[in-house]
Amino acid sequence: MKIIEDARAPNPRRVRIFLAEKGIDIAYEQIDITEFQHKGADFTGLNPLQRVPVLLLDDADPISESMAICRYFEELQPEPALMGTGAEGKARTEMWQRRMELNLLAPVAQTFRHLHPAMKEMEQPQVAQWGEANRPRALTMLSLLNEELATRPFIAGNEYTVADITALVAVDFMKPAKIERPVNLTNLTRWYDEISVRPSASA
Ligand SMILES: N[C@@H](CCC(=O)N[C@@H](CS)C(=O)NCC(=O)O)C(=O)O
Repeated sequence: MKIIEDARAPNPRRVRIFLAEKGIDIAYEQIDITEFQHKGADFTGLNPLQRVPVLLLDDADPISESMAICRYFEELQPEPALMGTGAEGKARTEMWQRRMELNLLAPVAQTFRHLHPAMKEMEQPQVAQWGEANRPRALTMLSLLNEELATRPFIAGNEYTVADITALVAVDFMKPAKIERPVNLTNLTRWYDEISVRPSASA
């Protein structure tokens, strides 16, 4: 079993943090997406969508999509629970995970992909106006998150979950996307400072 990834990219980082939190050791194989290795026939055979990460299983078809890979390991090793516990906890964690993915990580990624010169070839067509349109969307979600974090330690409740992982990766990816984190969002800053020092954050 191994994961094929490009360690510089944000989605593979979500899976690495998740596995580090679980204490699961797995082999990683690096490919260079800036050299378009994921567009070659070999990788396309593993994931026709040509995206990393991909989990290669020993005796079954590959699994791609970061959250699907996390789900696989959550089922194999439920503790510590990172995708919620009980009907309500699982639903609440999924709700926040999806919000972080669709309303924070996605706009940050779109800002990066459509404005950064390094993405000119990968993002075709690169539409600067679309990049600019996504910046305020990310900031709106951060403000909302700041209000939510006034009431609880972590995004989905009292426990650290995959929603925190997606949000941490998104906030860190704001740096290359050149989106400044507003310093007046004090609850967000408290949360960010706390989860950034978890050993998994450097996985
Ligand atoms: N929905 C996928 C997204 C994966 C994804 O977009 N990966 C990026 C790196 S973070 C990638 O492979 N980009 C290559 C490209 O856009 O051609 C997931 O959650 O894993």
